[in-house]
Parts: sequence; C-alpha cells; structure tokens
Amino acid sequence: MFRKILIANRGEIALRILGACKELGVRTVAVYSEADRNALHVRFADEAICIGPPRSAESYLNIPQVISAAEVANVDAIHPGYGFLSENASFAEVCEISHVTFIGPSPAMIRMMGEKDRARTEMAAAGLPVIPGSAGVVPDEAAARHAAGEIGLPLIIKAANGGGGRGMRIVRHKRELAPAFETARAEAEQVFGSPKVYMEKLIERPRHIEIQVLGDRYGNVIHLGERECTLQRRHQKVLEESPSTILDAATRERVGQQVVEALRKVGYLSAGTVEFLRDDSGNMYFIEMNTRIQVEHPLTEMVTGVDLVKSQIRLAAGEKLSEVTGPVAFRGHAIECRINAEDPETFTPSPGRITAFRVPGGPGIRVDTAAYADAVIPPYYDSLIAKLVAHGEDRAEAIARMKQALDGFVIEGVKTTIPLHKKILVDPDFIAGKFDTSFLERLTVVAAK
Ligand code: MV4
Repeated sequence: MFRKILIANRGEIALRILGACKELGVRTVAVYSEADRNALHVRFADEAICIGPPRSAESYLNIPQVISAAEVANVDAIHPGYGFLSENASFAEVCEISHVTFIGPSPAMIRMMGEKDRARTEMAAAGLPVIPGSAGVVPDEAAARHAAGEIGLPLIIKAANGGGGRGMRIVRHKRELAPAFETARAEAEQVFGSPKVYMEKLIERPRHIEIQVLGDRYGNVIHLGERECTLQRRHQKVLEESPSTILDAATRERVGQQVVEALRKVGYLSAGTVEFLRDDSGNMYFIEMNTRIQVEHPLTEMVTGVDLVKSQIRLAAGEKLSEVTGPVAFRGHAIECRINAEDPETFTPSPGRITAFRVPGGPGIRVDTAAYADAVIPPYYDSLIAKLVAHGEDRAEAIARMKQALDGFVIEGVKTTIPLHKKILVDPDFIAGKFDTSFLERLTVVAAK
C-alpha cells in the first residue's frame, strides 16, 4: 500500500478521498488555493500546501504547482478526484515521469477516451453498440454532407475533444447543416482548443444511463450496475438514482456483460463509467466513457456496499480485483440529490456565506459535504454544497427517506436547489419512473408560472 497520497482536489470529494486514505492507514497531503485556507480538507489532512491564487487555472489546474507540492511532500501517489486534472492525460503522464502513481487509468487510456470519436470507434470494435454516425472526425463541409447523407436527419454534431454537452449542434433540416457545422467547429475550437467534430444520428428525448466498472492491472474487469442520470438541467445532473427504473433485468445483464468484455479487451485499470443513451425502443448505445471517479458514485456504493474510492487506491497499488471487492451483490434503491448553491428557478450560482447549516441523518441517509456554518462558498469553483443520498429497500422507501431528509436539511445564507428537489420528488411522472431529458425543462417552466 502507498505510504502517502496527495489529494489534488477540494470540497466534498477531497474529504471523501481523505477518509478513504485514513481507513487504509495512508498519510494525506491536501493542496489548496488562497480561497480555500479555511476549507475542511485543509484542516483534516496530515499536511497541507497552498498552491496558488483562487482561480483554478492558477491553482487546482496548475500542473507544475501540483507536481511541486507532490515532490516537496514526497508522496507516492496522487488522487485527482473529479473535474480539475482528473481526465488530463498530460498530467497523468507528468505523474509517471515524476515517479508518482496517478490513481486512475493509464495516460494512453485517458487520452483515448478523451477523444470522443476515437472512444466511439474503439468501443465499437470492442463490441459495444454505438449510435450510427460518421466514421471518425468530419474534416470539412463536403465530408459533413456525405456523412449526413449516410446517417440521415435529424443528426447531432459533437466536439471530438468535448463532453458535458458543450459544442453540440442539432441539425433537423438540410439547410441547417453547413452553418451548424461551422458554428460547432468554432465553438469546439474556442472551448476545447480543437475544432474537431464528429456526427451521430440524434436520439430524441433519450434516457442517460451509465455503468460503473472497476478493473485491475491483471486484466480483470467487473461492473457494479448502472446509475440513471437523465434528470439534468443545462447538462448539469440534478438528481440521479440506482437502479434505473427503465432497465429490465435481462438488458442490465446483457449490457453489463458487453461493457465488461469491451473493457477487458482494452485492459481498463481503475474505476470508470461507461455512458449510454437509451432510445424509446429500448436500444442502448455507448456515447462516452469517463475515466474518473464521478460525483454520483455514492449511489453505487449504497446499493453494492463497495467503497469505490478505496477500491481505486487499492487497484492503483497493484491489488487484485478479487481481493478488493469479491462478488458484488445489489441491494435496494438509492437516490442522490445534488444540493447546489443556486437559485432553483433560474439555475444561476448563489455563492456566499452559509449562516446556518444542519445536516439530516437517520436510516439510509448519507451526506457528502465540505460545508459548515459560517463557511463561504467561493465563486471560483462549482456550486455543489452537498450530495444528499437516500437508500431504501425499494424506490418508494428511498423517495420517502429523501423527502424526510430534505425537510430536515437547513442551509441559510445562500439559495439552494432543495426546493427543486422537493418538487421533483412529488411529481407523478417522476414517481412513476416516466421521464426523459426534457423533464426538468417542463417542471421548471410550470414551477415558474
Ligand atoms: C446525444 C443526444 C441525442 N442524440 N447524442 C449531452 C451530453 C453529452 N454527454 C451527450 N448528450 C447528448 N447526446 C445523440 N446522438 C442527446 C444528448 C443530451 C442529453 C443526454 C443526456 C442527458 C441530458 C441531455 C440533454 C440534452 C442532450
């Protein structure tokens, strides 16, 4: 096992990783920006090193600063958490060169999955169903016309180095193709530093379902079931659950096995998430793979009992999967509400000082947070205050527990998304498990009236 790990992150995930390290008897090093001097990850780590000014680009995203801290503290591994440097292949490479273990997959794997068109091609070759689309990147307008002829309309243009929904353009009519192609390329260049785009057939009102996997250094891969992540607003997940209300046991088993076989073929190491879109007819298509621990990982932990962060660390240290988890069993249902410092109607950030803070508890309730009374939510980072997770023997119990917990959650001083979560949980369509990617637009339009 590692002696000392540097946690290259902040907020609730930094605390989550700290806890896993402490359980494993590993010493911890926190890094922080000037805006996070009073943060809990700084207080709870064995050592803490300031790595720069508040802006992420100068601190949490600053590779030389993070590597210098790792060298000064003499750590043997770095856990990147999510966001920031977690899917930066160059950073993973610099770790390797510096003889520090990057807790995650290889730089080559991160790079492959980060190039979405390549991930698509490789995963299709490894046996996963993909959405009909262009054969790789579409280089120019003539190629776009050709691909559109093959794919048919409507289609979607996506940034090859993108993700998270930015740089996407939908084309419903032939005349929209050329302008959409040009604006997609321009936005991709501006946001992701590369104009490369690819094309797929548009899936109307899909469900977004992702499968959690773990792999070791010896070619073993398992899956830990799915998470339902359809309820999003502006490509930000709002409420997630596991299992999905729409997958039947046979589909779950079939897709799970396909994922395991595909990732065995490419030799996937560490935790990862394989994202699928499900269409109205029940077809499941691979869209992307995330090579990091995800925000919503606690859902899987609640239904399987597997500690995913501890697993990542043990797998990076060279342990075998069979020693890390044993056989995985699924129990009950879990729901996660992301409590953000946001105006729940407009979804605009609401940073500031938290004046009162009381977290709920009780059977099946888990709260992952780095907030406390008198803490300041800085404007520089994401606006997540807490992840509230409710587990029950079935979905109805998980919903009932979540409602109770939301009623018992007190956060004053900043606006939060708690009122939105309360609305979702009493919505008849949500309760019936009937929703798609347009659900929250409708709910918030009605709520604003
Ligand atoms: C799509 C799609 C429809 N058809 N791809 C959005 C985020 C990115 N990871 C993939 N996204 C989508 N890709 C095809 N071929 C619709 C979306 C999409 C979406 C997906 C999941 C959850 C919410 C969404 C909201 C808008 C669009």
